[in-house]
Amino acid sequence: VANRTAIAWAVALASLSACTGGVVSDPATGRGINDVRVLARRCESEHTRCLPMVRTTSNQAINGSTTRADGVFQYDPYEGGQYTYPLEGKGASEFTFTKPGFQTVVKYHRPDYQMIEHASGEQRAYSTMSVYLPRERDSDGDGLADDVERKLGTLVDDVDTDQDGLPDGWEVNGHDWVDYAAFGANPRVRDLFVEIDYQEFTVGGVKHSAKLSSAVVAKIEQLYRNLNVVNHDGSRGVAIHLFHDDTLPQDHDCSVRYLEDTFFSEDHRDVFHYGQLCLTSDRNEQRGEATGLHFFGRALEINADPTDDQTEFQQFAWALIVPHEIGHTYGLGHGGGDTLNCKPNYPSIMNYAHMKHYLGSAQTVRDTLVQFSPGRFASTPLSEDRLPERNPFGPDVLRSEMLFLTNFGSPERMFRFNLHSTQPWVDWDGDRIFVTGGVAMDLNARGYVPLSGGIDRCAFDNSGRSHEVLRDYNDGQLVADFLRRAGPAARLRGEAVSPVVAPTVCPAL
Ligand SMILES: [Ca+2]
Ligand SMILES: [Ca+2]
Ligand SMILES: [Ca+2]
Ligand SMILES: [Ca+2]
Ligand SMILES: [Zn+2]
Repeated sequence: VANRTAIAWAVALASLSACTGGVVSDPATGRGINDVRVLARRCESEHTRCLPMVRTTSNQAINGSTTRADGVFQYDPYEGGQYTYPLEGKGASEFTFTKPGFQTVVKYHRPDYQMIEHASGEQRAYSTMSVYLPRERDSDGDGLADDVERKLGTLVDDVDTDQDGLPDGWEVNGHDWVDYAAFGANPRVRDLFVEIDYQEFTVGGVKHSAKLSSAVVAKIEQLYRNLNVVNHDGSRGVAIHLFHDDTLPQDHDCSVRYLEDTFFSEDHRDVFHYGQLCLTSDRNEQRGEATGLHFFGRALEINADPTDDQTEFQQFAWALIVPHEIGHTYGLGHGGGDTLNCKPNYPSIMNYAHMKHYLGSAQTVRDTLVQFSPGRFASTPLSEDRLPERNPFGPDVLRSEMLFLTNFGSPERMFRFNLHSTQPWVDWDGDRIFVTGGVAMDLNARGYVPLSGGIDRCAFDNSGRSHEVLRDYNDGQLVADFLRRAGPAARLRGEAVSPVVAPTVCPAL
């Protein structure tokens, strides 16, 4: 819920004079437009009790200097007791821009106040926005007129240019009291939005918190940015936006039955996925679980010392659990596009065989090589009825690309197979013979050495299965497919929306 944030703004603004304002310009010329009627509404908890405030753009200088800027408008939130910061559960204020000869624009604005000091020494806080007022129609019905779409480089004949499920207009002007751009939306790049509530409490004057450190957040952003998918603007990967919202009390129990409760902001339920993070004092209780679009994670507390964030194992634990569970909520199984766990040829953070030990990398935020699978081996699935031991991934894959098969982490060696010392060959059944044809065996469920201590992680998903086809997947493509099929843009296109994901339990790390 957004109450806490609104209250923080109110407190901050009480001691200052503050403005919300912006510039209205013409998408064809880029120049400011004057005499635009601007209607702002601040709302109570229900949309019905909204108070209007009206201004016009008027050559008025926003910062009190002598510069005269065209198309500028501003509001003083305290003038007449009218406020332009959101109240009571709303993350944004609504602004409607109208002028004869132009199309009307509705924009949702989440204030992000910046301090500006005047020549007189007076300090004021401003939150500004930029609005294009179009003349043309909105051909595709995504909320952006054609001339604005051309200005921004989005498609006039597609409601969702970047295919992330968020319609073009929502990304630029917001929708239904949410300012997606303020959370980082870009209409030409795939965006994921995740609201996170986290346990935080004080015992004996010491604060304990499950809030993710900036080191972990940066690692999660990097993992998603490295997904193997190309965006409309030519950039690669997916931009994930983690929004830490409410704190959860000490007695809160992170488990599936709490995920649907009132802690998840009403306004965010159309687009955001949702997670809860809790602290545990039991190392063996570190785990996560995802169900549908929701997840929780539980792990040991991160110490308060920021200087060891890159090298501390506990940071690494959070940096594994959270992106893995979020991956489930965007449609990834433990086998990527299926639920077969521990496939040696699917090198992904979703796969228990690779989630900690990929390439034997260090278990730290800084040095781990754990990744989402880029799908390098997707075109050469392995059949457990006949596993080729010579060039198992086809003639084009070099031995150097298969080195990840050699190390599943000492002392936790998971598989029995051996990579040939010079050739791109794998002795899957561990008999030291590299047969010309293939061997038959249950590679992902029986072909490994059960870990000492803890539970048998690979058997967890695979018990009762025998010979399967083991496939690699491009995780980035799977996430992209999920977004296209499950987001609000699919509704605008009139397609069936099917974001149902079965509950996925992830046992202890
Ligand atoms: Ca449009
Ligand atoms: Ca469009
Ligand atoms: Ca989009
Ligand atoms: Ca986007
Ligand atoms: Zn999992």
